Amino acid sequence: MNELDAMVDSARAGFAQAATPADLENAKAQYLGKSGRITELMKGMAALPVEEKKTRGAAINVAKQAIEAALNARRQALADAELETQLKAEALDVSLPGRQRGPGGLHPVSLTLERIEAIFSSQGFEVAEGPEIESDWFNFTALNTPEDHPARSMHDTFYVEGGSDKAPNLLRTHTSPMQIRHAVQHVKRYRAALDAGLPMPEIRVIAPGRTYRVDSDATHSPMFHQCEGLWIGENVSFKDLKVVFTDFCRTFFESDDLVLRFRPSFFPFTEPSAEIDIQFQSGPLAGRWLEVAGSGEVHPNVVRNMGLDPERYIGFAFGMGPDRLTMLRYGVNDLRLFFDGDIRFLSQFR
Ligand code: 2NL
Repeated sequence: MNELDAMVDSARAGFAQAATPADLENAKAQYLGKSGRITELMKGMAALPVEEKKTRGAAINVAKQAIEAALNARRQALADAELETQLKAEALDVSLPGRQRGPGGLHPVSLTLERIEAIFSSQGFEVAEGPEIESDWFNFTALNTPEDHPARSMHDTFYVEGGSDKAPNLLRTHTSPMQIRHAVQHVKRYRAALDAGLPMPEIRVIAPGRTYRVDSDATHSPMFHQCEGLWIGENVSFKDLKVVFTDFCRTFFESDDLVLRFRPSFFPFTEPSAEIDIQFQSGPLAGRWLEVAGSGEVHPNVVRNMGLDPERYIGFAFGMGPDRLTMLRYGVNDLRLFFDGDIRFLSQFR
């Protein structure tokens, strides 16, 4: 093998070893650069006789073209490899399914609250919503709950720092405090009429919302919902409670033959008091008595705390649990499903 062919071979080997474009440009300089071997060979020709110059020059040119061709081929190969790597790194799996963005929907308990509000609104009740952090006065004292009542203990109620009407310090254990607030506002608005002995428009209100107790198992959640109702006037009786609540239950459960039972009970804020049970005549729950609410005639002390004369104003109140009503309506057997936030459960109510 002559010296020129050997040089072309070593250039090819050098280019093949270059792993990056920068390596390749260094390898190129050894042959085609200013002091590269081809350039040196060209310079060396000056000393040759004229007839040899021709053949020698042609031979060097053939070698130079072969090296340039090898260089270009290697440049292309490195560029192809680089592109290949980049494409692999940026590859998208277009066969992956897209992320679903299904239609949203209301939580089943929200659906129940909306339903309760619609039914009582149609019976002339206002809807009152208010603070979940309450004062001892609105949550307990105004509701005739004695200082030593177990509900007021740390075991039963969540307390936070503070402790006055200006610095409320407990998580309300029922929505009754909101009804007291509503009643007090109502009475204030009609104070002049009341003082003049004129009749006051009746208080007819429901208070739905979140409530809190230190309690947690399959049927109790530390946060749960309540909806209470209050109707105060000059002539509001237990008979009105029966009419209002029977109508509510039959509309809510879409069951005209549903039967109610009022069972004597006790609450500090009502006297007399009654638990309300319902019985379906058909369907999966037929025949069983199911407790759905507590109720009673508002205690005279509570009427007084609203700013009214209990000798003249009288009425009833009730309290029910929308979580339990939702379980009964949809046949859900574990209360915790409502608060786990599992989309597989919740999407069934869309
Ligand atoms: C229950 C019992 C009840 C009330 C709530 C009430 C509210 C005012 C005045 C008097 Cl402002 N009473 N609320 C009365 C009786 C029972 O709830 O078992 N609830 C789930």
